[in-house]
Amino acid sequence: MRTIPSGNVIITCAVTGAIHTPTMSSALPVTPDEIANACIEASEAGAAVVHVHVRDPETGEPNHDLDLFDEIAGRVQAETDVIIQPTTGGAPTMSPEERIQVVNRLEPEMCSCNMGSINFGLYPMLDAHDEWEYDWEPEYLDGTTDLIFQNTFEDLSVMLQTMNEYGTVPSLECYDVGHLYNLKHCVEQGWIEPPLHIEFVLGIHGGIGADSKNLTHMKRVADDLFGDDYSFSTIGAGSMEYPLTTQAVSMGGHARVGLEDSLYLARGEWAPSNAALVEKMVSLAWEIAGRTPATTEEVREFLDLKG
Ligand code: KMH
Ligand code: ZN
Repeated sequence: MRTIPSGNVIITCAVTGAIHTPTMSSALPVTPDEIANACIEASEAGAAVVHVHVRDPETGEPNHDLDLFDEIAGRVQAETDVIIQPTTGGAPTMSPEERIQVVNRLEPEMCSCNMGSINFGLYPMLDAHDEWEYDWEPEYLDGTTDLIFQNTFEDLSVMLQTMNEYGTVPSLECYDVGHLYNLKHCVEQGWIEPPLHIEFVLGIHGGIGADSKNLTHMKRVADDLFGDDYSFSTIGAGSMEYPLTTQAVSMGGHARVGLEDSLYLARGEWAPSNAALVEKMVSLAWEIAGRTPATTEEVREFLDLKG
């Protein structure tokens, strides 16, 4: 595993995502203004990277409107030098062709890249549907319990080569151990060159469970496959957000938090903002591992971003 020379921790804040709905939490940013402000506040709180999805400003429904991405990036860049990492995952209902467009349009220094197909399965969402009022009827609730998030090898080849063409460094989202082997295949095909920056995603239905032993296992497999040629960050979905990110930080890795991944600041306590989630991560990283937040300059140098 590659470690950042300063020993600092790269904190990414995923401010809105495509899973939660505005009726679940009033803190979830929806409009371009709200999303941009959330990014700026997260940066002020210690995040070096902000992971961005966009939503229909009227309904809150996730979309992939490139003008919205552009507008948000412009506002954020006018106030901070935080690294903007647009999603190429979008939502599982969007095609890979649609999702990659943001790279052609924004030519960002970073973006996400999802390393394999998974079946998100709708059981948690169907349960939530009884509990939460939706502002729109999600397309995926249309009579099926399967929701395939498609990322075939052909898709990966196009995605990774497009990122390479624009000098965009991917955060390689691995939802299960098999995705690490997919990544190895992509390296062998020459679609991406190490060093790699991997995001271990634990706790998404259809992927590996949010469990401490699983995080250790993901890292062990990545060590075997990529040796010193990779760094990692971790997402713990839902209530495992802080247990798993603090474990990652104590293993020399990095951390992603934010309302995309969890709506709670602590058990039974709603997060009032993305910034509050970042502040908690900053304080835990210091308490548990004596690590402080990496600056944007350090991250740009470490990940060789084009800036
Ligand atoms: N929603 C997360 C589990 C992406 O946007 O490309 C993973 C993610 C993927 O953030
Ligand atoms: Zn995302």
